[in-house]
Amino acid sequence: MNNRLNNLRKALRENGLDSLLVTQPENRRYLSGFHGSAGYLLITEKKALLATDFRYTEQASRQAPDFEVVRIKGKLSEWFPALVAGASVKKLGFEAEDVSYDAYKQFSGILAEVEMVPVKGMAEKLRTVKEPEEIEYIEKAVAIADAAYDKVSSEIEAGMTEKQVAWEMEKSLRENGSEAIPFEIIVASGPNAALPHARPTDRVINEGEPVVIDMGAKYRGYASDMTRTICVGKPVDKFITIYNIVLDAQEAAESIIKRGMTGQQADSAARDIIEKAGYGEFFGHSLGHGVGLAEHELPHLSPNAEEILGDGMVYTVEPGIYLTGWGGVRIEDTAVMENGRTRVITRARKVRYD
Ligand SMILES: [Mn+2]
Repeated sequence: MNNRLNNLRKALRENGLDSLLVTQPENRRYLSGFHGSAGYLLITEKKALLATDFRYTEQASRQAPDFEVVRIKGKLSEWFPALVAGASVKKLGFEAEDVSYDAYKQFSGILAEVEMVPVKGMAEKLRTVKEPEEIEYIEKAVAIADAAYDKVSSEIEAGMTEKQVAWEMEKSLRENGSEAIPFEIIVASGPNAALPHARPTDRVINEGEPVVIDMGAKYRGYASDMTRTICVGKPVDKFITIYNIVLDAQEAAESIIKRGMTGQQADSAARDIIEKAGYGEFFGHSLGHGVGLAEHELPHLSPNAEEILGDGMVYTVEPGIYLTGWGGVRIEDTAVMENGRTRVITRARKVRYD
C-alpha cells in the first residue's frame, strides 16, 4: 500500500505539484484501501489525509491505516479550506476527469493562495500495472464468471428470451461468489447481436442465429470481463464463416501481443486479420481495454493508443464483427502480460468449428 503512495508522490514531483486531491472512487480505493462510496484523499509529500463523513469514519480508519482520517461535516466551503490549509498546500492537483464543473468552482474559489491544477490519468497510470495480489483477485473474478457461464450456457434453449438468459447468468455469478455485478450483462440474439452494447430484451432466441453473451464478475473489488458468441441448434454457414474470422483474429492477437508493443500495435494484431477477410469496416470498436478495480481502465488496445504494454498489465482481447440486420460475433478473454507475453486467464467454454 505504501508503495502506491510513494509512486503517486513520485508522479506529483514529476508534474511539479506538491499535492493531489483524489476524488475518483477507484483511485481513492487503490491509493488508500478505503472501500466507502464517499471521501476525499489529500496527498502531499508528507501527509496522507482521508476526509470523509460520519457514515464512513470508522470504516476508513480500519481500511486505510496509512491515512489520517479527518471527519468532515456540512458544506464543502465549511471544511475544505481548513483541510487544505492544514496540509500547507500550494499547487494542488485535482482529477479533471472526475471533478464536476460545480465542484471545481467550489474548490477553486475557496483559497486564493492555492493554485488548482487539472491532472489527467495520474493514479490511473499507476493502476495499469498490477501487483501479484491484484492479479490473483482478477483471476478469481475470471474463474467465477467462467463457472457461471459454463453452467448457464449449457442450459440455453431456443424459445428462451434474452432477459431470461441474462437473469440466469446474473444469479449464477452471485451463486459462484461474485460480490457484485460489475456491468449489465449483455445477451443479444439475432439482429440484436449487431449492436456491440445491446441490452437484453424480451426477444426470443431462435435456432441457427448468433447469441452474444458479455459478462463479468467482481472479487475483492476487482472485475473480470468476457464475451462468448454461441448458436443454439445448427448454425447457418454465415455464422461459421464470421465466427471463425473473429476467433482467428483473437487467437492471433493473444499469441502476438507482447511486452513493448503499443496499444495500437496490439490492436492491429487482430484488426489485420479481420481487414484481410474483408470485414474491417464491421469491426468498429477497439480490440481491448484494461481491467482492474474498474471494468474499463487503462491500457487502451486501440488504433490510436500510443501507450506501451508491459508486464503486470491486465487487458481484454475482444475482436468482433457486426452486420446490421443479421447479427454479430464477439469473443473476449481477459488476459495478463507476464514474462513479456500474453497469458489468457479466461477459460470459459469456447466453441470451435472446423
Ligand atoms: Mn470488454
